[in-house]
Amino acid sequence: MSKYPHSDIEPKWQARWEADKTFRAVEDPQFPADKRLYVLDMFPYPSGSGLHVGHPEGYTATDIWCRFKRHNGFNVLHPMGFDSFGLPAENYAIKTGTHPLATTEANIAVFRRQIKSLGFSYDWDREVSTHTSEYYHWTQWIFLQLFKKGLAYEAMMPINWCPSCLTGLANEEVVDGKCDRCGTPVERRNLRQWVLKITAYGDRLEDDLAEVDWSESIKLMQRNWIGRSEGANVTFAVVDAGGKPGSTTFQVYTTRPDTLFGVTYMVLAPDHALVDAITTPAQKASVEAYQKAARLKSDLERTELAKEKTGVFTGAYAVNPVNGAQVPVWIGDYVLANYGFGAIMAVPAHDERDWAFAKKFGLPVIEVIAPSDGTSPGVATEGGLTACYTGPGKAVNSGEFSGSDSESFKKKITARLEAQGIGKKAVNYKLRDWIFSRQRYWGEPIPVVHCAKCGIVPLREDQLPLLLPDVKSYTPTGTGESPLAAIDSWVTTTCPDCGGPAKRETNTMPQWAGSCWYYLRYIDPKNTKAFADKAKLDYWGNVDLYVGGAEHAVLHLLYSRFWHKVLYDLGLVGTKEPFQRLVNQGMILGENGQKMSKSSGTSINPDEIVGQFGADTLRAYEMFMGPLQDAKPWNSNGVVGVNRFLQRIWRAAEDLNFTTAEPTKAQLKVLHRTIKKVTQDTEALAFNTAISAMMIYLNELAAGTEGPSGPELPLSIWKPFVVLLSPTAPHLAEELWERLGETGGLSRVAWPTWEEALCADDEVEMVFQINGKIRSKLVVPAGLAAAEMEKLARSDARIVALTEGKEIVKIITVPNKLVNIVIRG
Ligand code: ANZ
Ligand code: ZN
Repeated sequence: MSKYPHSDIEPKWQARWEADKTFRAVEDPQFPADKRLYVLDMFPYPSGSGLHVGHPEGYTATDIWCRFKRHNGFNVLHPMGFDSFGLPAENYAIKTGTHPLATTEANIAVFRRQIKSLGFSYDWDREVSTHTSEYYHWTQWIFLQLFKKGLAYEAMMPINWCPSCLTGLANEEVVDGKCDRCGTPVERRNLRQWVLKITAYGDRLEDDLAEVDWSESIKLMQRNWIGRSEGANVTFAVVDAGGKPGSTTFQVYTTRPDTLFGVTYMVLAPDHALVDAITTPAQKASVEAYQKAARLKSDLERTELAKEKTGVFTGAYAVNPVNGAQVPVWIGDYVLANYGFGAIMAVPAHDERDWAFAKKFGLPVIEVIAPSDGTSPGVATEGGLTACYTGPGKAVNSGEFSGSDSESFKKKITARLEAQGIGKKAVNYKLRDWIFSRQRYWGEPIPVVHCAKCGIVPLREDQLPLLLPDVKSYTPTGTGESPLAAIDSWVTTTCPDCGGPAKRETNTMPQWAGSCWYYLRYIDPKNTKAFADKAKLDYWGNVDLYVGGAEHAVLHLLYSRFWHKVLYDLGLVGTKEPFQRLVNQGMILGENGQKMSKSSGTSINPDEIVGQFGADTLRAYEMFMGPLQDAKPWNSNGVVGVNRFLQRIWRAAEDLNFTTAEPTKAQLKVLHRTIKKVTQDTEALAFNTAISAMMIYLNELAAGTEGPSGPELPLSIWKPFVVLLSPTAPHLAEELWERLGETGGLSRVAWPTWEEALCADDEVEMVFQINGKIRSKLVVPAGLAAAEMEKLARSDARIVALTEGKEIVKIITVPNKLVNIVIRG
């Protein structure tokens, strides 16, 4: 009786799979379209800390699924690669002077070794890394297509700026309003940026969510991020020196034109273009002081609902177009400069933020919508309203509109304003165009030049890839430009159009660029003529199953959907959506139930688990922990338990004599039930219960029956089990398979099927009813036909006695459960 030698067996099979290219995916036309599967993992960022046990969670889930599908005759594309441009390597370079390329490639080597040690069935011939010029050639090429479609443009944009590091920061680098590197509060600075017009796809990004099989929670996060709302733009005039509506006007966007009669003041964003012009001399000093303070805050800080509202009066008044009321114009930082018009009409009776602001500054509150159910939470005592009501209802205090319901009121008032030329139906999005440039080194160079004569000129496609040059210092220049700006020989170039002198764009693309389209490159990773061949793209279609962490709910998943749709519009991909089905794995927590961390000593190194227990144990354990989508704490005893299960399989295979004898009914029942459960659960990605079913099989059969030379089990009962085991513990299963004398490997052996009849219990207790009341019971063989059940019921002594002389109206039978005899009288 030997211990399962995982450290011999696992490398043996990994080497065999690699040498035989067992998991190579080929575009074989023999497989019909519905037998081709593209199963994708979110590729890792190769960080310096190596693989985390969270990575193999999703990777094991997809691997089991892929292996299961191969056993079921599918042609499966299952690739892996590395998302290898990004900040940590660059920050490390700034600190140590080590070239980001060296750091990145060393990290990739570690990740690759670790991932390979887990025996995943990737087609490694398709590996990509986003930092290689073979790859970013096509990232740049896609950028050119965006540019040519007018979807990439240059603009002055406020960005996060660290006054200490003297550099622009990505949003991800700003933590609690402070620079992630030095802790200095971040400012906003207007800098020239490259921007992608993702807003042009806002509607489709929203609408097409209906076509994908994603969890509702992720869809909701995307919807909220896109933030589509409907309402009206309304023009207000500023009161002039004569006290009349003057020629200076401004617009507001409101989702509630039905509350127009309740407007008691207006608020402009602190940097609204009109502020200087309308501020009265008396208010000038306080307005300017307020503007200055507001510039130091992030959008998040400004709009937080719970936050204390601040603002100052400009001294100016505006005229409400529906009733001529003159209301004060304030500035306040809860109004964002870049949403709608950066100006609002405030209705404190029906908007929480306005309510808080009005309370603080003693501004009037006018109730104009009463809840339809007759209650009036608003109308209280002399003191005015006690709460704000944000729901729909019936208009009150609204002139001739009083009495109409909010929805029809909205339509009527919008139409009227439209007729007067001072309003218009409008749709707005929270989604902003995507600030796409970074003042950084370790990213894809943006392939355009600035020509004194021609302006911005894209490189010709045959000038790609535009290689990232070497620099001496990775430290940003401090002028808001990337370290590339310091390399004169690279920056100075000629214009692709006129041949005159030009300067290269020195900003690079953000981390997200490479991951926007990597799933397409896997389909044709070595193509030097195109990002991928159309016929191959059409062969595989979009990703059938995508598994990864929920932290990518918006950014990566929204950006890729956007790029994919652009490529779709160009006729370059054949599907509207990149990822048909998305599953988010739950977080693996530390043994203490908290997020794993190195500093608290709760992080688990996958290498150690593999070393001590083997890859199959790590795989099976991570799947056995609980439902894939749930967060779950690590448990060292659990690892030992799963390892023991695999050890017992190994021992059973050694101890049992496999015979050609006919299996018993009991053995068949266990086997067929196991096949059914493992098949159905694997199909449903319920790997934890599939593993439980295999444990039950082992408990019930591993002892075998006593034979002349020890315990024995019919081979026909054991062999299918080895196949069932193979997706979860592929190394062990391959070894067992080989030891049964099989050659040619296990990975494409047909999946066993079950017979329903063999799964059923042999005997069941049948209930006999009369008019729905239980009158008798009988133990009978399972699976009886209705006619037989009826016969048994009608010959039951008690039933015979009770139905004597009665008219039987009908007989209802429920297989394996009951017979109900309906009688009259
Ligand atoms: C008056 C009003 C009355 C509003 C009411 C709401 C309720 P969503 O739905 O998120 O699109 N708003 C408009 N522009 C803004 C800006 N730049 N910064 C901050 N708030 C702004 O939100 C639209 C609502 O947010 C608009 O409708 C406006 O307030 C405010 F009972 O107008 B509402
Ligand atoms: Zn030119």
